[in-house]
Amino acid sequence: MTPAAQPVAAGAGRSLFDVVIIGAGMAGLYALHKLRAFGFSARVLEKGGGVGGVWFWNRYPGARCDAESIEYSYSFSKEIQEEWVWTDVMATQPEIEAYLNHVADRLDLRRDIQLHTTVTTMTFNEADASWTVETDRGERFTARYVIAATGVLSAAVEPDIAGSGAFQGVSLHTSRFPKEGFDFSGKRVGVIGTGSSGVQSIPVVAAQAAHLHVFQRSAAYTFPSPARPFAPGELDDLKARYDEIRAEQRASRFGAARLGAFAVMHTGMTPLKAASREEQLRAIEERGVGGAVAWSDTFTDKEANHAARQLYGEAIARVVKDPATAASLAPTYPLACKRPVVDLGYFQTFNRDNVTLVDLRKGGIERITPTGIQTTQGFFELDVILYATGFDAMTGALKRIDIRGRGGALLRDVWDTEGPVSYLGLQTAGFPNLFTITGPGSPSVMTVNLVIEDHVEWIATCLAYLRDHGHRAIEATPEAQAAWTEQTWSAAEGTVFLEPSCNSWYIGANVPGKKRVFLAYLGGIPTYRQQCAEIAVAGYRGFRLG
Ligand code: NA7
Repeated sequence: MTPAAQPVAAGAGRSLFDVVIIGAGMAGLYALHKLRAFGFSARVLEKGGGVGGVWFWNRYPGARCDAESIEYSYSFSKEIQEEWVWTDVMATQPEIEAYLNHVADRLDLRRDIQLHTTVTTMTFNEADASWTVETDRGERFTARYVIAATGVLSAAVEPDIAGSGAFQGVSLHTSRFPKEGFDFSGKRVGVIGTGSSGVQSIPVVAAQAAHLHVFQRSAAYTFPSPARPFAPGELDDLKARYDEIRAEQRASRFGAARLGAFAVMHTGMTPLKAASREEQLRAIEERGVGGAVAWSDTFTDKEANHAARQLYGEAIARVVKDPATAASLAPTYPLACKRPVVDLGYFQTFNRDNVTLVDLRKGGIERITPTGIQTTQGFFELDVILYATGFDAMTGALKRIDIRGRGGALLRDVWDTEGPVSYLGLQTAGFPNLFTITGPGSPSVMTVNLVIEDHVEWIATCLAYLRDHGHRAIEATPEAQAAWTEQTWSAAEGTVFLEPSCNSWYIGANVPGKKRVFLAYLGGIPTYRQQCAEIAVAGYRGFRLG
């Protein structure tokens, strides 16, 4: 590895780097490593008190990845791949955080990472094609390029519930759970939200709390996680096939060689519409909720999707003893329009005497009072409220920074008025020299993490090209951006994601005022990678270099 180039001193309180990277999560760590290897000076600015990104912040009880650990990990270093020992098929938050810390140490990354630093403003200087980056610590950095490695599900949505500040008990958020943990023993707890974070934490909290009330606005499609400790020798056998597994990942549409948590949804070869009632019932008898959806047509045919939804509700009713609770736990929107969730004993938790489901479809939350939650169906006295209320996905983290590009345009305003426009999900016109890793319009959340490596490698190669060809700036052209955005958005039209009854973070429906468009590229990783490669080979077609 080439030693990192040193930053150029630029006067008191101001540092000059080739690149400022925002975020020390999976993307930011690899970006720093790669840029160093290419001889660029880089500084990582990280809000958190440690590396890991979402895996630093989301330390709520039960937090675990929904992709398999051997796949949800870096592929760029065979040494790290070989030496790291995953203990579980589906890694837990502590294990992934430990892994990312190991990577930071192993690659000596920490000396270029500044923790406890929130980027507040970024201003593009047109005169010399550089960015001035300012932080909440009053520092100013100047860099030719900025790489936003800010994560796709990192900007938590503050629940818009009246009185939430008035609660005199303990308020916790899954996305900034205390590092020292929290003991729910003997407490009356309310969890608001039943997405992935709520569903994962609820069984763990229920096992501790005196009583748990689950405040559910939308029921989740959730499936049993295949999490389990690796059997002796199992991980070694997998590692022996790592080249093959990575090649399969790269060739797959979703970046996954093994379906991991979602295998339960993909085992069906026969169409649900052609199955007899007996066959349908046998499927849920044998495979629970998985049997409701694992048919060949549930993701492609609206009627089959609807039938799967009903069957899913029947499968829940076989687990949850109280019929009213079982009915409330059944989703009323199409399967797969929201990201499916994986759980460990979620439905069984509702058979516990100390757990009550509050179905907000029967009467919503009116306000939070100093002592609990007032709904239109009654008052619930609580000691602790755990918010599991989600994220402003894909664009939220960048919209919270004042990013001023060419002519002083604010990125936030551009995305608010035009929607989350981008070229390849890597750049937005009017914001030269700013790259977004897994930005809106890229495969991002539709894939396992290898697309992060693709983006980092593409950007690093691009910056080396610019340097070698005497360029100082690169900017997506409005025409290329318009064509890409049209291609990305139209691909989602007619899909389940944009059904009127589907209100997911995939389309920004959980954030008031956010434009209702599908935020990711749906064409699959191989097609995306090929397009990115061709554009680079063609001298960065669709970008203006200068
Ligand atoms: P999600 O999946 O966005 O879930 C958030 C949950 O919070 C969801 O059930 C929401 O209901 C609920 N919510 C949000 N605001 C409220 C209010 N005001 N009142 C009641 N309920 C509310 O976020 P997660 O953190 O669970 O998971 C995000 C992703 O991270 C996940 O998909 C994985 O890929 C990793 P709604 O559905 O909007 O009706």
